[in-house]
Amino acid sequence: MPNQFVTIARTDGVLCLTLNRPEVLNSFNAPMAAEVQAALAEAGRDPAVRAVLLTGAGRAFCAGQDLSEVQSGEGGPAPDLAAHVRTVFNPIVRAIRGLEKPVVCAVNGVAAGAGANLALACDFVLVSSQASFIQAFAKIGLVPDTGGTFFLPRLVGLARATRMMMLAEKVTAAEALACGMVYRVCEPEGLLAEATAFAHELATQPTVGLGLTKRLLNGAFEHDLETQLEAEATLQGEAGRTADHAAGVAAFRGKRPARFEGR
Ligand code: T3D
Repeated sequence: MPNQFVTIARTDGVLCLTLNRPEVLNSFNAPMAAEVQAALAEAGRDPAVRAVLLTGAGRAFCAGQDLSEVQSGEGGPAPDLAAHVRTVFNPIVRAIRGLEKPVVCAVNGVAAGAGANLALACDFVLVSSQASFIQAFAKIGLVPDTGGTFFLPRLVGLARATRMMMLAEKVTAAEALACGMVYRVCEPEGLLAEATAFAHELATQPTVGLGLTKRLLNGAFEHDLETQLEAEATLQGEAGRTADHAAGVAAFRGKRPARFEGR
């Protein structure tokens, strides 16, 4: 069945997912979340996919949860938001972090609530100079989710994360770059081309090695030094058995650029 809310395009080794509900700033309803989850699972299964690009249609990247979908009517029964977060957002964050291929996010406009934290879960975040991030949760009496309390303090430090999350401050693209939240700020009209070119570049790199690097980075703030040293040794063993390692060393010795096949 064709997707309704996520446009998927595949060029060379890059799978591009575009959140496509522009009339509500690409906020998440359950079907859109299911389509994102399915596309990320497919990216993991398909060895021909060597990088993923995530962006939004229209003027926004993503405004988080569609607030008209989960009814919190005054006086009515409280919705089960725990269950909602567990089934809608958590699987997406796990899929992005567990996908052993680079995930690039092109933040084309405002990224609010779960939309902001979705971007922060990605490996590389390129933003339009017109984009902004808002931890909008505090404005509606909720707590940050979608991994925000995990990623944001690690990226910007506890004090800044507290400010952004408790005050729901709007963070401009320039501020996001200055405090280490994002990788690159682009002109709005050039963002998609730049992010696409960057994702294609990543897709020509030694995919297995990058995936194993991501696995190590996922554990970097959790493990003690001994654990991390041992993990590096084990995964170096794996990387050392890849064809791309052999190709890289041969290219170095031959003083020519390497051609990596992602295996
Ligand atoms: O429920 C659970 O599972 C709990 C988990 C929640 C995770 C979350 O993400 S909670 C946070 C939810 N998101 C928000 O609170 C953000 C709400 N949106 C905004 O604050 C603003 O829209 C923005 C700051 C993002 C952008 O402002 P602006 O002025 O550029 O646009 P706008 O006029 O507010 O929005 C344009 C349209 O999109 C508008 O519809 P209309 O009036 O043209 O028919 C607006 O209602 C709609 N829209 C924007 N965000 C959402 C939305 N509709 C539904 N849900 C949204 N989140």
